[in-house]
Amino acid sequence: MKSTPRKSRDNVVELGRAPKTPEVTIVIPVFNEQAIISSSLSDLVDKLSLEGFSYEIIVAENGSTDDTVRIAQEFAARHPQVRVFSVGEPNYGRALKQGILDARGEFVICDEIDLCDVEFYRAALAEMRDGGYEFVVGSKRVAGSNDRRPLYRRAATQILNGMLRVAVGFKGTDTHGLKAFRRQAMLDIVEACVVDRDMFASELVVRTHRADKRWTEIPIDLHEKRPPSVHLFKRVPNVLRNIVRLTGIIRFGHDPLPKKPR
Ligand SMILES: Nc1nc2c(ncn2[C@@H]2O[C@H](COP(=O)(O)OP(=O)(O)OP(=O)(O)O)[C@@H](O)[C@H]2O)c(=O)[nH]1
Ligand SMILES: [Mg+2]
Repeated sequence: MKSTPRKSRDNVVELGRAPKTPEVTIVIPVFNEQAIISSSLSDLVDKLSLEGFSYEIIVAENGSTDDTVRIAQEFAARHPQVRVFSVGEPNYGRALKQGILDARGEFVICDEIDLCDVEFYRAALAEMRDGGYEFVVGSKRVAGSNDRRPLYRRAATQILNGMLRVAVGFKGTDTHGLKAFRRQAMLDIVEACVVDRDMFASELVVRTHRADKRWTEIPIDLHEKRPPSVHLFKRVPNVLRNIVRLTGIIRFGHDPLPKKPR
């Protein structure tokens, strides 16, 4: 049944309610994506109709200044399996975390609107169902992957990985890749994460490794539909700040930096 937009906690505007508890929840943070959001969601819904599982899609928006929210809400109005929420200022990590906490599926998949990689869904679900894994990262750096991003972005991923290895004992090859996990097995870790923005994803992966969850990485073929919505260099100060915070929190149990006002 379709609903009209309604306000829930924290000024969240939600539209749509999937009819029954789905097997898989796909969470997609979005920010200023008016150019591709409608076509990406249409394409994703078409592809998912061929898969043998029930699903919901949560579009987790915050801070867009373009037509993203209106387009997403119109899409949700036509697709009961799509929900949209919209909160506050731009903050990828905050949107993703809230989307995960709102998810109802047995499995949660974290995707990006410029990827919508159903191949990854298939492979990750197989790893969890048949391989017994609780957490799967779609890595753009592990053997077998194909990372088609420009050299400077590939280098940035390597530098971030190196810093995370030294600072917090990261054991993998990618923290910003696609992710899939068993919701119940991971909820405590998701709730424990305190760093937001770009580094929420890194904190989630690092905490998963340190908690000895059953995790694995699988290669992805990374083909973005457009360049990133926020330029890499603009993200660097926040990333560095949050690496310092993450190190303090994970190694020494406290946040060494004052919180930025929201
Ligand atoms: N809600 C929300 N979504 C965001 C924000 N910034 C980026 N996104 C979304 O996050 C996804 C990935 O963003 P991109 O701009 O492609 O960034 P990227 O450099 O490819 O990301 P990584 O390399 O994976 O870190 C897209 O679906 C974006 O719309 C934000 O501030 N808030
Ligand atoms: Mg991208």
